Amino acid sequence: MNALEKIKKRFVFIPQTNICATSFYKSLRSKIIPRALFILFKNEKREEGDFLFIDVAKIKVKAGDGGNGAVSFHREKYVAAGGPDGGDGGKGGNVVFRVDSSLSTLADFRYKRKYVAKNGENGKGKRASGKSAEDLVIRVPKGTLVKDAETGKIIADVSKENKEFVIAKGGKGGYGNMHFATPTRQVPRFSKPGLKGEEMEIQLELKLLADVGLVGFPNVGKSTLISVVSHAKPVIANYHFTTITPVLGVVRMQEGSSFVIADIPGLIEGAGEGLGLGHQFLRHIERCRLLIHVVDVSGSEGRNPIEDFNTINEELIKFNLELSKRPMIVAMNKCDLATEEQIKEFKSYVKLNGYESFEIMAPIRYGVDSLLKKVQETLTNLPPIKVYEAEYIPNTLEANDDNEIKVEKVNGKYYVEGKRIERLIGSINFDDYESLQYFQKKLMDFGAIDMLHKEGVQEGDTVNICDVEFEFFN
Ligand SMILES: Nc1nc2c(ncn2[C@@H]2O[C@H](COP(=O)(O)OP(=O)(O)OP(=O)(O)O)[C@@H](O)[C@H]2O)c(=O)[nH]1
Ligand SMILES: [Mg+2]
Repeated sequence: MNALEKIKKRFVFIPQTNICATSFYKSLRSKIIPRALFILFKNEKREEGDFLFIDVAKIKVKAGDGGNGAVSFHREKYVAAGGPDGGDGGKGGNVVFRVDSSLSTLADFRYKRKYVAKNGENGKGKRASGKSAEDLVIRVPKGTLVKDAETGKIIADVSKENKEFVIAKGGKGGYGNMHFATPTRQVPRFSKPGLKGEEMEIQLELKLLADVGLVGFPNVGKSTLISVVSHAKPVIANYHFTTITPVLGVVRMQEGSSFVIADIPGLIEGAGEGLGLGHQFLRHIERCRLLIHVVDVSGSEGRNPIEDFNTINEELIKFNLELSKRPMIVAMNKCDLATEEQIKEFKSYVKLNGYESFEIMAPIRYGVDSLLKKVQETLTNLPPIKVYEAEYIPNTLEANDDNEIKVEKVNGKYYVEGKRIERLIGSINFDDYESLQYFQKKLMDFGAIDMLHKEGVQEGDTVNICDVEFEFFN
């Protein structure tokens, strides 16, 4: 009698069967069954949080606007013409993401969808600058991908401890009139408005960070395995979809090294089409360096282990071809229930397909140490956990639009438009000659006057600049 046979004799596994759930599931096998129904049939009382594993969220962020510069003049008894002393506006607050290791889901984003940082204060007299606003810090779990909601492109991977990322920059404060005094312009009655803070809609997506991901059909013993190799305490029971949220566990090896293992809900054929709990949780093992494919080698539920193995591999391909090519080690679980022929047949099949396999009985840790040793050895030769590169390029077209000026002739009037001019016009005091002079100079600098000439403007024509009308003089 070999070691395996001895153990089989000594240990009798008594599955914590919930007959209702199992037969109910079997009668409905491969149909979409609402998750809540399973829970109704379970023995364990689940925490409310179990149902709230939120790993995607769409939010809007808006950084603070810069404060406006002030128009003010120094006034003091016996001091004539004290000069301009309008201070600058303060900077608007940034919107910042910060990793918080105590968070494990994006549940905080369920209710609050808009995050707006404070604006900078306006400048004041006596050269006093407005106060800059504080950054708005949004705490996210480690492994959060920030994507542009419209294009789905990655803006940042907030995945390192204490890492901070500025998602929206606050607007700069505008200059106060003290900056605009020149020997020829001693009474500048204008200042600059603050710039707008950046604003965008983003998609947050949590992708947990683990070295090793467990994949397999439901009920094959994935959670049992993570529970015996780490301190993770997932629910283990003899029915499908016991695990409904990903669980991480740290495996500490004797030599002081460690790695993180992730247990995710089981997959079934057609998961890609939404059957069972679907594919969605595979996202959490996408960063993994190595996969452990757990198979019930005994076929205790009436399935063929080889077919199981192929089905899961196909589901991986459907989800993400790159993930399906990840190095994989096969854990043949429930060896106590399997015949020697079954083990031999399965083992040679996976070997033929280029995988290494280990005979285990997860609940009693049989074979588990050799599996872990192999996992650790393999990990040392693999690249580190995947960190996603940013793919999002800020819309430079829009940035250019910002500087673009359009001149058009409609019904004998010349229309000048553009964001840059709009901003300029906001800072002009039209009752003040010097301010008007400054305006004119800027129009020349921006090329608007040349463009008007090109369109054929003549002395005395009406020019509409952002809804303010002027008569044109050369
Ligand atoms: N006989 C036997 N039973 C096992 C073995 N490993 C796990 N089990 C039992 O199989 C059942 C399912 O185990 P789980 O660890 O919950 O399986 P899972 O793969 O996490 O299942 P889901 O979370 O539903 O995907 C439990 O009743 C375990 O006690 C084993 O090696 N032998
Ligand atoms: Mg499980």
